[in-house]
Amino acid sequence: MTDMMKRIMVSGAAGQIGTELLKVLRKKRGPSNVLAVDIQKLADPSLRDSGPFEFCDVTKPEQIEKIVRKYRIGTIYHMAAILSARGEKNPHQAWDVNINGTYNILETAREHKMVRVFIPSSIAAFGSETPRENTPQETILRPKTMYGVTKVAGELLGDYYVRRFNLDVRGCRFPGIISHETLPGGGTTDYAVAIFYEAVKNKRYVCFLKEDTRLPMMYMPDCLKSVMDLMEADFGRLRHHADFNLAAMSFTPAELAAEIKKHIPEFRCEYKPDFRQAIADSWPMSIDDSAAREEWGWKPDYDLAATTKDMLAALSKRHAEGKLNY
Ligand code: AKB
Repeated sequence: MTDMMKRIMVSGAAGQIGTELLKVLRKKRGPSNVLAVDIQKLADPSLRDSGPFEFCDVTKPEQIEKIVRKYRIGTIYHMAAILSARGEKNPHQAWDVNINGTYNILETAREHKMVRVFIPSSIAAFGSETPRENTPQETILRPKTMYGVTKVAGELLGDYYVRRFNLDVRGCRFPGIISHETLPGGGTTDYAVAIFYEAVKNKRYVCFLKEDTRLPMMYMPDCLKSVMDLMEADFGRLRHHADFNLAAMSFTPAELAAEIKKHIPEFRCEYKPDFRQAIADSWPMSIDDSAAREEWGWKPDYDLAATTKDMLAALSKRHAEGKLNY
């Protein structure tokens, strides 16, 4: 079996990014060549029926090993993670899943001489000492959340495996991801998804961040494009590996609410900040992604206006069909 014939595995395949990445990869590489793994079942029946699935807890190396052997996996997209807000509620679990899970994936990939591994990082890798505007690629990494701590460690570990073991590990620092297929689970940027569902359903939203909290965000089609483009980039052109800064747009809850109001004039947004405000305040407001642009041609397609129009069209259609489960 050549490297190209080996199968792809997506961990965290039931999650917000995992679900949509699975769809793209199955379309591109053939459904039977892309294995979905998660600790929970895939919610989308079409995905469940279209290709292989295995239950797998990434904190258990023996489970990963068994599956990798059974399916002859050559590339892993390791999307399983505990996000920032949930991680603050249970930092021990965040450490276990994000650190031990990532280590187990890398070790299995090394032992099986895999072709490539994708491990996402996040803007959570930065902290309050980091310059918050146009945050540089090389900068201070002193995160204030357990999620951020695990993301910095994941970046360093990924780069270490490239240098020490010649394993091709790639990853980028995702901003908040906005999408309408699968809900995000336990992040600080989740408000930027919830606001759309509530606007369509109830024309009202109570935001858990202050109205002027500016954060970097990205629409799912750009997120998927970034993963595919980075994974297909020529290794020889990459000076960075597991820690690419990535940007698409930055906005505040008030700016997002104003954009939604252009489509739904009755929409009202209130602000009741909770513990997630301190997390958001420790993150950048905008990101310098010139390394990604130079090394693999990164360029986003969606701004706030285009994202809002697309999100509202998709969710309004589902609502009209009585299928907006939220
Ligand atoms: C979160 O809010 O925790 C995530 C992230 C920015 O990584 N969406």
